[in-house]
Amino acid sequence: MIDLYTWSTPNGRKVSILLEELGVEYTVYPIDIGKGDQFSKKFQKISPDYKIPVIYDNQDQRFIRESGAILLYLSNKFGQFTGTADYHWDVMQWLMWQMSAIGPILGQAHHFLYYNKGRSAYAEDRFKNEAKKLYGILDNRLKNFEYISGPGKGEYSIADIALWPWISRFQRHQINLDEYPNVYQWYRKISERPAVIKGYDIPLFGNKIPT
Ligand SMILES: N[C@@H](CCC(=O)N[C@@H](CS)C(=O)NCC(=O)O)C(=O)O
Repeated sequence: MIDLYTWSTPNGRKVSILLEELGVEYTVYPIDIGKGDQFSKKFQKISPDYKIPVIYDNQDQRFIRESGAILLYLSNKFGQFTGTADYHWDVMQWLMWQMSAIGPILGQAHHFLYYNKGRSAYAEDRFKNEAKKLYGILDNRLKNFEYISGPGKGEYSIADIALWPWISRFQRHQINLDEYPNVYQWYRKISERPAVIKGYDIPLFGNKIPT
């Protein structure tokens, strides 16, 4: 049994989607980051940088934080989605790309293009252009692959699970998915997975995947 401390954000959804894909039993503890729950003394003990997601593995009696580390921990523990044989290192590379580029850049895009529009023309331009660059890289990659990690047609993995919740915020990045047809196709295909539909709406608020 896994305890999941989370909120309805891309980093939180990565973990709930993976748990749903794995069919693992888990208990959700909502941490409302809009209200500042992440700064409570109790939560600080398990998350020193005041961020969700965090999991607790009741079997191994271990807390894990940082969404990339959580995805690696769970996929290793349950032996799925880390990329079989030839795929493994490709999965790792795209997972690291999500953690180092897509997450930080698109996170800033949310700040300047969505939450604080009109505050800094420079920052808006910069993050809009950086977002377009990243969507372009993803579109290029997905031209020949069904999923992000090759070889062949690709294999659904924690790299897709890490990327997809960020792309589901395309409206906040001022991105028209029609301009990135390969990303659109990949996004729609993953959106139809029952585990993704369930994991997207954790904590349960009735949230529907944007189309
Ligand atoms: N590198 C961390 C980033 C986690 C993160 O940025 N979480 C956000 C929500 S998506 C958060 O908890 N924000 C609250 C805050 O910064 O106060 C990870 O991938 O887990």
